[in-house]
Amino acid sequence: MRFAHLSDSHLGTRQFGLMDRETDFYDVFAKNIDKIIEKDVDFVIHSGDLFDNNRPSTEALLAFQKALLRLNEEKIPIYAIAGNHDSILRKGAMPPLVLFKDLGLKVLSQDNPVYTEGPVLICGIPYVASSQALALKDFYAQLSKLADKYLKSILVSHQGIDKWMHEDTHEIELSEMPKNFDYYAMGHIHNYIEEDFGKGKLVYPGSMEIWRTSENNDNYREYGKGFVVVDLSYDTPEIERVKIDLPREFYNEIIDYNKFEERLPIIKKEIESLENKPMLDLTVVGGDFESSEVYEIIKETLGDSVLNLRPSFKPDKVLTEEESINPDNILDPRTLLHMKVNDKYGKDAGNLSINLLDNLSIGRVDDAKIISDRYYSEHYHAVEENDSDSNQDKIKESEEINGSDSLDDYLEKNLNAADEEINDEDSSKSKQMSFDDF
Ligand SMILES: [Mn+2]
Repeated sequence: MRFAHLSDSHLGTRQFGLMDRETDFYDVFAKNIDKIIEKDVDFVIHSGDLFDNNRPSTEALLAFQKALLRLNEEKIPIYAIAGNHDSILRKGAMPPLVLFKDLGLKVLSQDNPVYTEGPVLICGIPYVASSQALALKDFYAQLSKLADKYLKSILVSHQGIDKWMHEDTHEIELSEMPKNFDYYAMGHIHNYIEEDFGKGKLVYPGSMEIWRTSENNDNYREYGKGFVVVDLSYDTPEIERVKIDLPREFYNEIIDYNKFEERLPIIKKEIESLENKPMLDLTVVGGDFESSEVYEIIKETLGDSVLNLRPSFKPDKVLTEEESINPDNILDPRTLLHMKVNDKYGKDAGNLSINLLDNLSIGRVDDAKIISDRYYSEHYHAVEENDSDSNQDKIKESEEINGSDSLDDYLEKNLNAADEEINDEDSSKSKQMSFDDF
């Protein structure tokens, strides 16, 4: 018995507010499904974050609907759980996955955590926040007992395990995972991870596309993006990594200012040989230069050859305030904003400010909202664990009360408040987590 395991497709992601990037994610998803069908598997498991958020756009829903109908045609069932991005923690709320139940999608939920495919047990529950880690372990212990009764068993899970997470951002430790499953179909971590665990294999297939630019520097070069095909007919499952080419490259370049003029045409040539316009992060370092001038040169030389240009500058000598208002050094407001925010809050915040300015100045409020939402979920990971509506309310509240608070202060407040809210729901959640239903 063979199945395909993929995860973290994040359909609907509009990276940096770019429509082309949204389309990239849909295209790559369709390519993954094509390849899965070609691999002639018996079933498919998707372990969370199918959608980038819990209210996907019609386009994102359609992208999945198309894939599901194709799998239906081939009579390949697909099992899925909700991840932290596409679940709603509010009591009684349903994840978007539920829309596809009548089209045959097999949704693993707290009320319905168990399926079988012939002799194989497929079980698991949606993402659980760390505030409910105890209930999660309890649930896994019960699933583990059930697994003993089956010839082969698969645990589907969208959680961070301590071994591969930054300090304190995990929900469960590796040693706390049940040990008697043949395969652990993991989601949440965007790197590729394959580990011998218990009597079987534990795999994070990773994200389907480069969702966060840093993923370009993680183990993507080594393992690519894609899915795995798992063969359960051996004592220990056999794993085949299937890479799916991404539509465009991410370039991270650091250029020494002194070699700037000779390096730029080489980059341009490289970039223009690519089939699709890449994403380009360019940092110019060293030397004595003016960011605005260098920026103009980069924009002029490479602007048309890339989909998205994110330059940053680290000259040896940074202009003082007086120098920068010298009429000889006049900077356009955009560059000035970029430099100021860059200096004070770092490169990512600098790019955020530019992206917001570019979109808001032409009235693209929705795109600006997506960009800022993404920024928060990328940089303040825990925020995305909570319901976005109540968070927005809280951000509003805290802005009203404490307009002058630092970002960290108000996020901390926000997170604490959101944690309390989750705790309030604890009693109802743990009732849902009973095994009476099957
Ligand atoms: Mn994810």
